[in-house]
Amino acid sequence: MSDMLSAELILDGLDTSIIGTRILYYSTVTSTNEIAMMEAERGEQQGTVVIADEQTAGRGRLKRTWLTPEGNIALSVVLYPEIRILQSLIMMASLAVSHSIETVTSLETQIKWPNDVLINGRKVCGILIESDVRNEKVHYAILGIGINVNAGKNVLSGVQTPATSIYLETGKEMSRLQIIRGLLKSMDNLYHTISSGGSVFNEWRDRLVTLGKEVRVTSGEEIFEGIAELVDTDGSLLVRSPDGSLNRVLAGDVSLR
Ligand code: BT5
Repeated sequence: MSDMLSAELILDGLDTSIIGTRILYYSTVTSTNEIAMMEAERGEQQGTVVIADEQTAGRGRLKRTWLTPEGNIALSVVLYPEIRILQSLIMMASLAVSHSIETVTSLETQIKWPNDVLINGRKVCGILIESDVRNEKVHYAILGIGINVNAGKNVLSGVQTPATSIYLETGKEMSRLQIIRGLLKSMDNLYHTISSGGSVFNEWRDRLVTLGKEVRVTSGEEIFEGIAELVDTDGSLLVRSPDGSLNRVLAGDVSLR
């Protein structure tokens, strides 16, 4: 299947008002987040999207590596949000990915706290937000999204966490273009919602597979276990330990037990 990407193809009739009004397409980059960060530092237009076919130094959180083999999606969006909505960006991104995958395929997705989109319990998408905040003001926030679309088993076998792709789940190669366009449209809608005082929290919470489950949390040096009871509107996870105490986790990794 021919699945060429270009800025023109993505922009054709896209009709978004912020996200994707400017598209920079590359065949190979180090990391789309890195390029987007340079764009933001130059003050380029909000909603600029950097897309690449391949990343040679794709990154996850905590200096982890994100693999972007051919046929997948790697994109980053330049945003200048108000600080009050910074916590909602991760919710917006995971919801937009879920919406676009579910619209283009017949697959169901789940969200695993804090930043993974799963299909049948396996990671199909990772999200990395890198922001520059000074004196309570967001200088910029880069929202990076990686989606495994047409990756086969061999390329994902090197990944430690259980991983999948849309191709592995459906047996069919999918158009990246359709997924990208759906993703940008959904993000545009959700960004309007959160920027104008609305909330995406309830839908995000309802899609989390993590809640009600026994989990092991790794947060900095700390590792503990408990039941993931609820999430707060700021996105933090509340975990009930066996001794009855409730621990708030702002950032970390959670494995479902
Ligand atoms: C993430 O980190 O999941 C965030 C990934 C963000 C990637 C996008 S691509 C566009 C933009 N540009 C970038 O350079 N990054 C962003 P984290 O939760 O830390 O998960 C990283 C872990 O996921 C790795 O340590 C692997 O175990 C696993 N992993 C790596 N590549 C994967 C893949 N393609 N599919 C599934 N899991 C993967």
